[in-house]
Amino acid sequence: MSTDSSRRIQVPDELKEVLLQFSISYLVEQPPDLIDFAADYFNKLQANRPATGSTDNTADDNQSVNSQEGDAEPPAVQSTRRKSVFAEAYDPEADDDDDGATAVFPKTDEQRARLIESVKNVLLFRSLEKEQMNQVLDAMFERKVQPGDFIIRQGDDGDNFYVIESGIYKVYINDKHISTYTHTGLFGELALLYNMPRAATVQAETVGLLWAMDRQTFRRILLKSAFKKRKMYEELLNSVPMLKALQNYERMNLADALVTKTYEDGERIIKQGDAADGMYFIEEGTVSVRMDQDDSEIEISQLGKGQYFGELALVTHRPRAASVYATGGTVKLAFLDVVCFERLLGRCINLLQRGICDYRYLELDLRAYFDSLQSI
Ligand code: 1OR
Ligand code: 1OR
Repeated sequence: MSTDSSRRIQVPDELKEVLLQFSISYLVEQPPDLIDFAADYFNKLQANRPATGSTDNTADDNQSVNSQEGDAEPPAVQSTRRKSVFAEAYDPEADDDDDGATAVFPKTDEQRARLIESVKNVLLFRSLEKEQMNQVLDAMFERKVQPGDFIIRQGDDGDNFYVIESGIYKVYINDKHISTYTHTGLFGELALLYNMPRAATVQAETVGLLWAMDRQTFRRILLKSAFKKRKMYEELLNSVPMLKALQNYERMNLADALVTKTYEDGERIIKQGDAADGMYFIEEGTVSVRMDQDDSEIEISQLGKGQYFGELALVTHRPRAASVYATGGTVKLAFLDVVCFERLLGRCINLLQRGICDYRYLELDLRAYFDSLQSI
């Protein structure tokens, strides 16, 4: 056989691209049977070129929320009441826990400035309009605490909701320490939001300062917006496998932090090389992930409902590794900004990193694969 370079087999670009996409789909989906998968993949490609993404959305009925996996050891207090507060069919519109008056606690300029600083990062307040926010600020009152004070006792009825200005607070469920707030955060919203007894005990470890809001005001101003938001993102957050590592309660906090963004067909969501400001979960539609190659871009992946993207740059602290576009119609995304990402997804970092290793291996495998094709 001649080794004359003019007779070397050239791998056409189109073949490279089709095989690349097929290989990525195969590696990502890891189907049990390569041939069945390939037949299905190429049939679909022929019938409808862009429609290659997986649309596997199981468990989307409202009943199936949050069967916590065995390792999460749900506390007894939860199982005696409900599996998930999300699962409750509760209609805040029908709630009549309202006597018409909103408390106003006058504040000095100094107090108001401190309060504004304390509530700056309160996710529950995110979707409030300016007027509602002012009502919230008026209605909050200061409470000084001493070490050892019980602010909330598990099983009690809910009276107030608290935002922390300072101090360390320990959270116990059935006398077991489950988390700690240090100088920031909020607690006491669950009993007021879902009309149920306190889910946990909260005790001050140090002296501290809290801003409190009474039940009526909380329910009048915050109930609808907060409840709607948690409900709205419930299905999405339950469908993302990576988030299974979180407790129900943490997923609810995540729901408070999300912001919905929509993009039209063809619109760019992320640009390769840009600095990262957050990550996205796909609520509806499909996105195309593309990488720069020479003067053009090649599609390396399509992602659909329940999948996420934009996490890589946040975990690696590097620029965006690829561009991402809306494709095939309107795409609805839930955006999590970088600050909330670091605060709320800490426990998922390992899983995120595992996913990211897969990109790297995939890239190495594919490079080796194409090098070998090129040298046939
Ligand atoms: P609450 O009104 O029920 C106790 O009163 C508060 O403790 C509760 O609202 C929350 O604000 C706060 N699970 C439930 N409540 C918690 C949790 C929590 N952490 C803080 N609170 N978990 C901890 C998650 C890291 C889940 C444990 C399974
Ligand atoms: P990001 O923050 O870097 C672009 O912004 C996003 O595209 C990235 O996070 C990932 O979420 C997503 N390699 C790199 N990024 C990818 C890939 C990918 N797929 C999706 N993204 N590969 C494809 C793996 C199926 C490796 C290609 C060789």
